[in-house]
Amino acid sequence: MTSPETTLVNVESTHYPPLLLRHPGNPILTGKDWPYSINSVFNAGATLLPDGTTLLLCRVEDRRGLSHLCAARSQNGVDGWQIDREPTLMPKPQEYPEEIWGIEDPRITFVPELEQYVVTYTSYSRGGPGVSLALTKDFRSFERYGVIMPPDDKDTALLPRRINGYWALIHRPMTALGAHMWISYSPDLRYWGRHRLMLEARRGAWWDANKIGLSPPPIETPRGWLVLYHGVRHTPSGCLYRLGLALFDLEKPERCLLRGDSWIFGPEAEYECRGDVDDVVFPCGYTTNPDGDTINIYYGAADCSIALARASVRTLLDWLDAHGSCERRQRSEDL
Ligand code: BMA
Repeated sequence: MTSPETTLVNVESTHYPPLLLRHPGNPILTGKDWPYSINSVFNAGATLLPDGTTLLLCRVEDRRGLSHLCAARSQNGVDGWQIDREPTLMPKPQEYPEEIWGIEDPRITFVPELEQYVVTYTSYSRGGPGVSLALTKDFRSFERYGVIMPPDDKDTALLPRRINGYWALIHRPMTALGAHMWISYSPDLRYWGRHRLMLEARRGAWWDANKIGLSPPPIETPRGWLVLYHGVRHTPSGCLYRLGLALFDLEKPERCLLRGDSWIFGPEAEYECRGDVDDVVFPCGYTTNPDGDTINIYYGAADCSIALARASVRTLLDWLDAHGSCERRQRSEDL
């Protein structure tokens, strides 16, 4: 007979604490909500506008398979979405040939020094995915800087302030070393250098083996940049996208302070497990509530819809303290 203690141990060892709580109204946006004909909507950047409106810049895939970006606005960040009647940012391959197969997966950073939002997104070129950047004040008109990181590179966000005088961009180039997270610096958002390896994909059987990438832009906390990243596990039935957590030094963001071993969120709900691409949770943005602690994480589910999960920054940091370890991740000899 199983004793109650054994049962408890089993339960504890097979369950992990729900750090990200799914909204009961999920998915909060699907293709059916769109005012024009599309295939699907997923992977949205997020920000709060000055009047408190939540703005999502959604990746919309049309019925050719090419993506563009479209803005949706809501007073409460959950429902009542006002969706632009037409695409907000379309690929412009005549001027920007790197956008020939569409633009995808935007991340939004409000930069107080520029009094503008910086949007970084994937431009899908003949050479593969690259990174493009655009500035906007209102998500109606955009100043495009074009491609800033050549293919194959994606999963990018800008930090909201300069680090020692330089802008800092997190990205995920594919190199002979694998698909790891890197950080690069620039004096002007156009020319990038001082590339540093920031976080490596693990190897072997790990959930985040071989391929990782930044998910939403980093969350600035007094203890460091809190980073949600995705790990991609290749299985015989396809890829599994899950989320992990790490903390980086505020003034030297390539320095990893803590990294959790297990994933903290993965596809479980039906809308995350079944879609155009099964078993994908893919956040590109978050907003912070007035309490300064609750974050609303917007994520693409199975490349078919947008869903919302809430978390507490304090609880995420507590979890990292309990489950994270400090590793020397910088392997300069590999550069
Ligand atoms: C990644 C990106 C995401 C997508 C995911 C699952 O490589 O392209 O846009 O959601 O794959 O298909």
